[in-house]
Amino acid sequence: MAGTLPYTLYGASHSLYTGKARCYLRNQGIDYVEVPTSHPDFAARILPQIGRGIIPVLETPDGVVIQDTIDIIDFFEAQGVPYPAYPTTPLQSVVAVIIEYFGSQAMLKHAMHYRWSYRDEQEAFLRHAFVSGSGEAMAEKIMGRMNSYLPRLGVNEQSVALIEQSFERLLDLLEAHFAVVPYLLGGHPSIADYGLIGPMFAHLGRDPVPLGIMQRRAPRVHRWVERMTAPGLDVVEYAGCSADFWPNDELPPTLLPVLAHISADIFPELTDKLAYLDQWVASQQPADGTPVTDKPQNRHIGMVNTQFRGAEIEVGVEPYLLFLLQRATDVVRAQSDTAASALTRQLDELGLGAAVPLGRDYRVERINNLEVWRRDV
Ligand SMILES: N[C@@H](CCC(=O)N[C@@H](CS)C(=O)NCC(=O)O)C(=O)O
Repeated sequence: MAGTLPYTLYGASHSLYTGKARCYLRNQGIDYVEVPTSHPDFAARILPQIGRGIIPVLETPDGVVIQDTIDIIDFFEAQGVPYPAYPTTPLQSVVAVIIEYFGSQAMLKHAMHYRWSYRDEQEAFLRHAFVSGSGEAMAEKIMGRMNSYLPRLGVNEQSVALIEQSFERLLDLLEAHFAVVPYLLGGHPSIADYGLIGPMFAHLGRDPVPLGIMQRRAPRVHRWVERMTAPGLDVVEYAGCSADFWPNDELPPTLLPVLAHISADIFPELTDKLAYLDQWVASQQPADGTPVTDKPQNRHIGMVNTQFRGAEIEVGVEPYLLFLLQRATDVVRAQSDTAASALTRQLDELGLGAAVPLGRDYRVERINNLEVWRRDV
């Protein structure tokens, strides 16, 4: 019977986004087996259905194939899970989406810098991971490609010291937070935790150099990484802690400095990327339903000059960021006018108002596992 068979997760141990999906499956107690992309099924059956070389991919027992961690999580959320990952109240919902963006997009800088800028110290570890995930023949090629991504993520000579300071400061702030509660919004993981665990497990909580920093500097953060990768809730040291999110749509006080840190990391880069997207759509007028890039393997529609904590960077603009963040826009739009103004005011006070891409007449949706423009909004 289909329902009793496990799900299949095509992924890799060292992959940022596979980690996000894997933690979700484990925390929710979903029966799955993980299969590497070197398995013949991946090339023969999966790749033709998703149209690009990308992981993770979930295959359901009925043979439905889903790429993208958001769609994978939403697939299970729609069926009901023990620990729903979406908060149900407005402020927590929007903040969770923004933290998911921070972890799964903005922290690619930190993740990729620590993975690829310390080749000498990490070579044996990385080579083992890539060979066991992709096979001897592919490993070298994939490692070279990943290494080449650094500049367009904003990792350059001016920014590396600031990226490292940002990582260390984040560890300190999270360390204080996890002294109080086990997860970002309280007693169980939300999409905020799933977004953040991507870089914090696969790269920063696993590759030797950043793992060492995390273990020495922030033991509670390291425990949160273990917790996120464990089955169910792994909260032994929080005796008596309720499994609920923080009450009354408030935010845990220890999360506020983390949000200030996120604001300082993501702006002005995010604002500049959104402005680039606006100009691009206005000038190119893509038809409704067209894929966001010419080739599915490409993530970016152009490059933008911006800053990371004052350092000049030139970064690729990924329409995917809108797919992610417009879920925050949808929350604001679903409120009454008064409630929406109050929510926007709260977000402005947190320095996060500009992360909600309101006021646009286009969206990014996903059809057949690819991002496409949607114009009729
Ligand atoms: N938006 C996707 C991103 C997935 C992604 O970027 N996966 C990486 C591995 S962690 C990948 O497959 N990269 C292949 C490449 O860039 O060539 C998701 O959330 O699933």
